[in-house]
Amino acid sequence: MRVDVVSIFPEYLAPLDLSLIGRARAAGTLRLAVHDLRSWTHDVHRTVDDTPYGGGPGMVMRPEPWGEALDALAPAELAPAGVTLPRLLVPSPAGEPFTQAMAHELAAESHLLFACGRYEGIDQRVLDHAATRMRVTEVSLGDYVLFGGEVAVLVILEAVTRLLPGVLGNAGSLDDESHAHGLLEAPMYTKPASWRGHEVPEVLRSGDHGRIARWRRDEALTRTAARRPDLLAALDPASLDKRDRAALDRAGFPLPAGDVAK
Ligand code: JAH
Repeated sequence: MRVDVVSIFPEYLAPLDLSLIGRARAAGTLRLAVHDLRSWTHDVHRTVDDTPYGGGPGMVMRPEPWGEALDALAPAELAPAGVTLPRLLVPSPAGEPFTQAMAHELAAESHLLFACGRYEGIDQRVLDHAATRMRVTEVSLGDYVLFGGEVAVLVILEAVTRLLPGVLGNAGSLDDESHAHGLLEAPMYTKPASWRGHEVPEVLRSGDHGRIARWRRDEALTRTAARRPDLLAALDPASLDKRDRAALDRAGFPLPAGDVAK
């Protein structure tokens, strides 16, 4: 996968040299380049912002440097071929929510181009113009405001690159983790069995794989009901079997209506 990131603070992306993302880059699985937006300015002060039309506080990113940056990294001449143009991603509190499902979708792309805004954001015409030649997605990590899109790009790239073939290896299973089944994961424990008066649940030391799987499923259900009732409500009721319903009932949660599986 090829990834380009444009920012006025390229140093903010330095963590991408580290750890598993750094290893994916070294292995060639990830071909990542970080670009300084100011290299597409032409005035002595390398200006990237200006005052907002209509008034109000703060500054808005000027369209001209962004236009040149996108022309350089997503050349319009490639548009007729179609497939070679990147998917443009713009982190914004006004974007569509980033989810594990979107991470999977992005991991299937061959080229991602991230535009990191600062201040009050990027002149809307940059996105409108880009949308005439490539797919543009404004993406939000959650309902809070950062100084800019850089840290959001770190988060998105971490979620996406670990899904690329060969990055995780077989040590981590993508099928078993939180959000893979729409439920939070059960708690995990390691040695020692007793620590500061807190014991590892007996079932996990029983060696009874059937009981362990059932216990983990019950924990996942009760945790999700307590912490993320929105996730539980979004589940297909038909995916809950009788033992799932019994676990939710014991925990005192209202059972979703619908057909019972098995
Ligand atoms: C803030 C440009 N949802 C997280 C998020 C993503 C981007 C931004 N804020 C929050 C942001 C200012 C300028 C982007």
